[in-house]
Amino acid sequence: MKKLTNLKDLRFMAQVIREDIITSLVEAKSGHSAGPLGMADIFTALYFNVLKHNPKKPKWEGRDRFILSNGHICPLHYAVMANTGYFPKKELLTLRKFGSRLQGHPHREALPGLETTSGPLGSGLSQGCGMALAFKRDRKKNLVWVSCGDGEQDEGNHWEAVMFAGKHKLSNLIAITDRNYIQIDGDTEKVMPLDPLDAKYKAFNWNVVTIDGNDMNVVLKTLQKARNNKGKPLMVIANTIPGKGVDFMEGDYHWHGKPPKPEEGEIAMDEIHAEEVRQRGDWVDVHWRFQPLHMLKKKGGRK
Ligand SMILES: Cc1ncc(C[n+]2csc(CCOP(=O)(O)OP(=O)(O)O)c2C)c(N)n1
Ligand SMILES: [Mg+2]
Repeated sequence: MKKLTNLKDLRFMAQVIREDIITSLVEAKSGHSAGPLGMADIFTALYFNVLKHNPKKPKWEGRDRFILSNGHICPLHYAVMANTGYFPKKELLTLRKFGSRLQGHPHREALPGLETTSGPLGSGLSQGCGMALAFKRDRKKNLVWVSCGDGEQDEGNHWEAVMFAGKHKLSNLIAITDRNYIQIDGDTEKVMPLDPLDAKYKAFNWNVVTIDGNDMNVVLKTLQKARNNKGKPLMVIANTIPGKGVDFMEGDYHWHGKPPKPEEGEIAMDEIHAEEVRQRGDWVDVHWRFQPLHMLKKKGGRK
């Protein structure tokens, strides 16, 4: 896998990932749009730069463990996994299909590279705690990363894990909260207020950093720095825009759990392309290097 080291490439790849999310959701005719688009910058920085992993050897012992606790944002996880080489990109078109390895919520035994099965919210941080404690006791350097939703944190189980990690000073545990202020049926602060979230984690004996989760520069620096986290577990509160990159989805919780219709997908794709052109200008050239799924679909291009 080729690591992406400059911001321009990472920003562009995040847009390609957004295109692939839209293409796979339109094809699936069901699934979640807002969370995957909002977290695309973070997952791109992680999988293309920060995470220690080998897509060709998904069971490599030295790998970091990445746990997708908010399993419903798997269209994003699948898109970064395909683009980093865990499986052929065209398989993204099987999202949510009967018998596919890309289930609507991740199934660990179906797809190499998934560390856990997820979907039932609130479990991932506990699983991460177990892994992190085991690495610590074995004196191993592996890091454990956990992606959590903010609405997910209405689950009591999540806070048991927060206490546990604080008690055991699991400095090898790095959690990321998608702080997008939406959940399945509304604004998080109306459904079950979470603020001040940073103060809660500090009180539970965590290191906390709050960032703009859609600013690639900030995201990259924060996640790289997180590798040297010391003393306590680390919570990265990533303020993101749900539906980021697609104007008619941005900030609207109704897009939590529905896919774009084909005509909406076209509009979304145009908008994502326009941003790519704004960023690079030379998008035809870079599209050859970072070929999005819809181009493979149309032209039968390379895998
Ligand atoms: C234990 C459990 N209860 C309920 C659900 C249904 N559910 C799926 S996603 C979701 C909302 C989660 O909100 P958030 O984590 O903020 O996700 P976002 O809408 O931001 O993607 C709910 C309630 C579930 N998957 N698991
Ligand atoms: Mg949310």
